[in-house]
Amino acid sequence: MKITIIGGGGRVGVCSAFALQCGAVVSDIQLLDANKELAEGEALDLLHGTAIAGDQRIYAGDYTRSADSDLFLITAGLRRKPDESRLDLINRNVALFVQILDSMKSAGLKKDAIVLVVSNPVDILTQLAVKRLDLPWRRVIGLGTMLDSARLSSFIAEELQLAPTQVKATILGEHGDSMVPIWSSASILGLPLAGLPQCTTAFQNSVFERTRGSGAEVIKKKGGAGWAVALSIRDVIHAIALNKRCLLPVSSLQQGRYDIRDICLSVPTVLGREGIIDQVELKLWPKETMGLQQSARALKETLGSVKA
Ligand code: LAC
Repeated sequence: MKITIIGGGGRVGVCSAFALQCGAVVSDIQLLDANKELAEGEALDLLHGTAIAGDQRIYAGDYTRSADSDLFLITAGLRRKPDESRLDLINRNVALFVQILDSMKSAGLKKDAIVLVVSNPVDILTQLAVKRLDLPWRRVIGLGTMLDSARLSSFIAEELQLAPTQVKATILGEHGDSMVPIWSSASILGLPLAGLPQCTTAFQNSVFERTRGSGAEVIKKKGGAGWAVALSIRDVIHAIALNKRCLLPVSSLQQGRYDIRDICLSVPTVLGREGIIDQVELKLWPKETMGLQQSARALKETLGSVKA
């Protein structure tokens, strides 16, 4: 499987390339960036390691070499300026994103190409990609709440001093302020976390608030996320490349599950080689379902104010 990473010189792009190299599942990794020399430098550095891990072809490229990509990973994006509103940033990012989509389109796309959107606001940009690329909605996926779910599980494990990979806690909805923690299904060893005496409402609230503020905390401390987002991306790409039929909290154009449609957000989604195999409506607590519907309303409002 050939992956083209657009924004391949940036932090998220490079960390993802390294995670994919270590994962050794995909065959080709092409880094594409507005800063060509940076992409070349990163590709060269990764290439040096191909004798140690992955046996992949890794190189810097451009749109002339993108048409045969099986999957496009879009990580390119702008950061908020100190005095800028969230919506201003959204509109600047939308303009950049539209240019990227148009370049992909004019270079050509394979009929079965899959697009994985990571740039923010991810749910809004995923929706734009579906509209602008003329790809079936099943082939356009947003990273959604993958990273939020990983953060929540990791924090719970840290607080309770348990093995992080055994804690499974999911966040659904918007990758943003209205995200919804799904405590009804949070588990350890397949057993409900709620059964632990430490897992009080106060504990749940504090660990969730820390999770929701994590993106901003990382930006403040190191400029932006890299490592954990890359592992989340790797999970999604491996689910697709290996046709795993994994159920993952990724963003996609909703078709009516939980009574939500015409907006991209995260619900449990089955992923395989064709992209999205199904969106699944698993039973949630009523307040969780209401939270998801609220997330859909918040996103529709943002979408309405985006100039595209
Ligand atoms: C974050 C970015 C990757 O949540 O959206 O850190």
